[in-house]
Amino acid sequence: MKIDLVTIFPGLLDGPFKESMIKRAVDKGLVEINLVDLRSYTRDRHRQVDDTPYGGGCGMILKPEPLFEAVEDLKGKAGTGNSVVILMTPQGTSFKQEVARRLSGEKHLVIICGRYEGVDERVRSALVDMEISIGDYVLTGGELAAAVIVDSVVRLLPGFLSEEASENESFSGSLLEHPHYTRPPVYRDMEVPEVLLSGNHAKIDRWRREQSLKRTYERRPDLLEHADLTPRDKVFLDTLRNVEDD
Ligand code: 6GU
Repeated sequence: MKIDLVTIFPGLLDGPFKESMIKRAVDKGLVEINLVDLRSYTRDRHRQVDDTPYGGGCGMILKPEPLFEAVEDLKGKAGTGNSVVILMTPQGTSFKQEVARRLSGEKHLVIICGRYEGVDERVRSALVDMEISIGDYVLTGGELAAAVIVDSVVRLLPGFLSEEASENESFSGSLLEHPHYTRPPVYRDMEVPEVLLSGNHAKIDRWRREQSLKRTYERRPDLLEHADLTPRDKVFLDTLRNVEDD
């Protein structure tokens, strides 16, 4: 996969992909991530990327020409013939794991980092395939949001997670995680649940599953509606609901 990030502040995205797991994915060749300075696609002496809005008002709007030229050039260079062009904007559809999964199957993503004030409407209507927001709050620009998209998509690329981790995730994907513990077995009088020290893996798996269901039930009951639940899970959830009713 190739990901091009188009921004007027490449410095904002300089760090996130040079550390940890994403760096490893880049080093392994699972993904190529390029920071593209929108200013390099300007043709005027002042290298102007934005301008005042027609009709008046405050704030600057990203001009269409550098964005169209950048995206067309990047599509040509990738040469896949089916690039997906994404605009990061608070007006976009909410980003969800399901979208990350869909994007992880693409060959080439071009992510345009919008600025808070806006982007010329012709970019939306004629250049962009999808508009994405990462949540209901306002950022000054799309750069940090784009880093979120890249992180969540890259970790789903084949070869990134171990086979076991991927299987675990596809089984428990829409549930919250169970609690985790590591050594020591007792810390400041707080004990690790005995079952985790038992060595009985069937019992441990069941405990984890139930903790996961309990946490989801308590914190994000909305997620249970789309969860893949076994008959045994449903019985367990019913006992949780009955405890509450008592
Ligand atoms: Cl993608 N951009 C901006 N500017 N703010 C946001 C956002 C994006 N997603 C949530 N808030």
